[in-house]
Amino acid sequence: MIPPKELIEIITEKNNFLILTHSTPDGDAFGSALALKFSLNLLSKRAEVYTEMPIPAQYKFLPGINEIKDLVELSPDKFEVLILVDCHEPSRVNNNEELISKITKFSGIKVIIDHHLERKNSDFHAIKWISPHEAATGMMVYELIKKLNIPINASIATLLYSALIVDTGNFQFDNTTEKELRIAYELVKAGAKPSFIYQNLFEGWTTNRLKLFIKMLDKTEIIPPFIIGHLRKKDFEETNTIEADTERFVEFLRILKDISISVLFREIEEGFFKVSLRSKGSLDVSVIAQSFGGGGHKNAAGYRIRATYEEARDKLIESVKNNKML
Ligand SMILES: [Mn+2]
Repeated sequence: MIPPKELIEIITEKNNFLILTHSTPDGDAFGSALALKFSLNLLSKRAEVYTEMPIPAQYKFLPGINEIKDLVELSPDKFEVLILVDCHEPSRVNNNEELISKITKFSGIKVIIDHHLERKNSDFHAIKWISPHEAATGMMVYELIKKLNIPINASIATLLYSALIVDTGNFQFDNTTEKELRIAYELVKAGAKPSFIYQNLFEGWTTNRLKLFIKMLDKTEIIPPFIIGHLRKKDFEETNTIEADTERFVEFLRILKDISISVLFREIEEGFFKVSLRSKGSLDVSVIAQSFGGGGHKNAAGYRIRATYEEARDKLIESVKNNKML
């Protein structure tokens, strides 16, 4: 995994960088974006990160999180270079058409640093560094920083370690290999504190979030090879929670023995669901997600669907049967 020469040249030559990531940012998104910003700042470059607001509570401890700007205030044309991290299409950044079009029409240099499987019909022209085999975009940012000879300080180490543990499930998922552990070792040596980071990211639930989790468990359906959780709009309203509060719910559902795919349906608006899929071992759920217009990785993928919950669930079960994926 070597950063493209073109990317190194752009970072060396240009001075004004805009960093964007995907909608409902997770630890890899925040960690990669902020680590990149800090690294560019260490090279005396201007770099700004814009994301959706509000920032979920579990990420408030991340170094530099308060320097992130609100995506609704974005004027991309003030920047020379746009870098998309942990996603590779403007439509992934936000749902607002006007904002997507502003990003698509950006006239400066566009760069992508991502580890999601590339969508074939993507027409966003950019310098692409896409490595689907990497466990986290944070791994790629780590390599880039090393290549640029930037010293990894404790803040950058904390950000990249956070990216890594969110995308590897604290080194429990199939994407954890010797390489991830070796980089984790380097990051801890550089000042990342594993227990502090783990507690902030994974043990900082609110009571409301726990109530939402209980609602999901209560309605969970076991239809082998699936375990399926679903949350309606009213579940979020009744517990005063938001979509970001469901982070790691679908991973939890994999806990059941002999179940190879866990699924979570989240109703974002009436009759419109975001669907997350997780699998164990060699089972590739990105194929299922792609058949519904989504994408992702082998063991973690997602898509969106307009339907009632029952229709959406049955379509998912059917699609797997029809595709003979199991
Ligand atoms: Mn990621």
